[in-house]
Amino acid sequence: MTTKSALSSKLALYLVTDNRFVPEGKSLKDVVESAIRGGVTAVQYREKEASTRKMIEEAGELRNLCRSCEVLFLVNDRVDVALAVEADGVHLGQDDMPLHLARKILGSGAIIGITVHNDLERRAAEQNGADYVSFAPVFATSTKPDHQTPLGISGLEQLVRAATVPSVAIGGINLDNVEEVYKTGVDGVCVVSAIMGATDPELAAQAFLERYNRARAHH
Ligand code: TZP
Ligand code: MG
Repeated sequence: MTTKSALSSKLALYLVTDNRFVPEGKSLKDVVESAIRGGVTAVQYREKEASTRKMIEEAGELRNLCRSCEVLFLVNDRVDVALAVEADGVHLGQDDMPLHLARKILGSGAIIGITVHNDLERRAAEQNGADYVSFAPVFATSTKPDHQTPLGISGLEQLVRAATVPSVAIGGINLDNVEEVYKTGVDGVCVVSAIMGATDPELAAQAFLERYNRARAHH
């Protein structure tokens, strides 16, 4: 279990999985392994279509992999799956289980993150005991077609400034725009397609981390 004090640095490069980007002949674990070699600091298992049995199988594999690499491991939406595979925590959306109930089930040691789209949702999340908030989406993205209006860099900056818990940003983040995202002061970025869909996820993750270090060096 990752301690909460180290949370901010553990969120620096946060891979969110999506089986739709896994190439023929490779497994989800192969892609995540490669991304971890490249320096990903956290992984969120996000799966909307598979059976619960399949989810527990896949999440269990990633859980073991992340534990051996000291990478934070969370499960999207599914508190039951997070509990079953002993994940470090869960990432919730606004329509998922209310935070206080997820906390009741997972306990005080679990890391609970929540996606927020505006300042009202940010404040509610913090009041309800979120360990981190995820601001979404920064940019438009086809990975989640039903996303809300993008915040843009200036909208993100305002939310980051107001946040009282560690924060990450998600949505349309790629190697061309990630440096300006990091420069908002956000603790980390969540990435799906730019790493999951990269020809070489290891190289892609490395390149993201270089930009993280560059942005931090200039701050
Ligand atoms: N929530 C808001 S945007 C998004 C999620 C899960 C998808 C981000 O995917 P990508 O490919 O990094 O733009
Ligand atoms: Mg959700």
